[in-house]
Amino acid sequence: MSDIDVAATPPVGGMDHHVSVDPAAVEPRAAADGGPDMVQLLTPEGERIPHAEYDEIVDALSHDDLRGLYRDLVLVRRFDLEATSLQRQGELGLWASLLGQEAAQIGAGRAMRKQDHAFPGYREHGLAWARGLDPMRLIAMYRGVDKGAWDPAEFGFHSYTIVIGNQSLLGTGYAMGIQRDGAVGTGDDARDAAVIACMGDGATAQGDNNEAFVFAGVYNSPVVFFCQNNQWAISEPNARQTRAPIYKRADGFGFPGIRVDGNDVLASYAVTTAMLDRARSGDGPSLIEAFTYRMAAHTTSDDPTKYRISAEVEIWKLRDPIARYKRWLAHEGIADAEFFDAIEQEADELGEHVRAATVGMADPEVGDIFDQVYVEPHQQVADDKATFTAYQASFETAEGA
Ligand SMILES: Cc1ncc(C[n+]2csc(CCOP(=O)(O)OP(=O)(O)O)c2C)c(N)n1
Ligand SMILES: [Mg+2]
Repeated sequence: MSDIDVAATPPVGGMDHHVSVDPAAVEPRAAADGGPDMVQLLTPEGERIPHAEYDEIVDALSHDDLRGLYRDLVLVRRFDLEATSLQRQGELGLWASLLGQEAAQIGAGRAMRKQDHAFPGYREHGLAWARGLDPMRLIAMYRGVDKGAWDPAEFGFHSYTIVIGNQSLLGTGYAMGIQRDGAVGTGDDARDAAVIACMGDGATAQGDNNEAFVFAGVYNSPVVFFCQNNQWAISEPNARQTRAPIYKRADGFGFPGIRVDGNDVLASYAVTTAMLDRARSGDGPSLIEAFTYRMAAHTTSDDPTKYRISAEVEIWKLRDPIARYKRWLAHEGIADAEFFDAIEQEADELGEHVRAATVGMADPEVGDIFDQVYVEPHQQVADDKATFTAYQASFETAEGA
């Protein structure tokens, strides 16, 4: 996205009027809290807020489950930090950090059942983790040695897709397929399935996204649109994506929209569980707006100091998803210092593993890029591969000569 300031853009065609964004008329953005409609079960201070609708879902979690969520959050954050460092050391081509969005993704990912399917963007590392994908598969893709071609059916986790808004269409289409397979509303917990379609706040401004909402709404498809509103679409703030709060846009498409504190793992888990249950039982789609914040740069190619003030980031540090959850676990006696130390140790080991495995990753063969284009062999692709491989080999010969 460009850095163009809409309000400062010169009038089109020399006409007298121009588009302007009245700061008072749009929702206060990044520094604001999520407002009174936001479902929050844990305050940033780690205090549990009772909730008539969602307590039951959280109360059904065992202490092991609750400790497991903490482990997920910490390990995913460590993995992400390692990946960012590896990119800085020249080991990865690019990295899109999920820093700050761990709770939104782990909550949603752990709410899924085996038979459910998720359609991710490019920073859904927490969701990938919750679906059981080896994080090294993500590293391999961002290192450029693998095309990200894991088996979506094996993990219920589809390919990373950079095309913004695309996940909504893919997810809706898949959900319509699930309906046609008769795997919705049968009452069989092992059969009824639903889809999570990921999107960012920026994606809500895409035509694709809105078209998907129409289809999902009119066909009552079992899809949960999971929008991580991290307040920014590269350098463009929320105010340039929508004048209405994102969750309220679901009203216009005829399905429920809920804003949840995306930095609260319990709330994200509870709301996603409820919406997935709803979808699996045949009651149709929903939109979850997980209100969160992208703490790091958009990707390692971006410099956020060019477009946002550090005071904003400082406010969100106080809403850190891991710190509040740790406080609550400790206060409730669900986890003790020994447990937290053990997780820290595990995170160190994961970090070491990720570094060693990345550096030790074999380079692909030069012609591999032509593979997996079609299911069946294709003459044109085979010819291109032969030509390109021979061309590359000519340099080796020249160097060797
Ligand atoms: C269709 C399309 N248009 C533009 C882009 C360039 N682009 C990459 S990321 C991005 C911003 C997306 O913002 P958001 O949806 O909020 O997701 P976030 O990166 O914040 O997770 C854009 C515009 C793209 N990948 N696809
Ligand atoms: Mg965003």
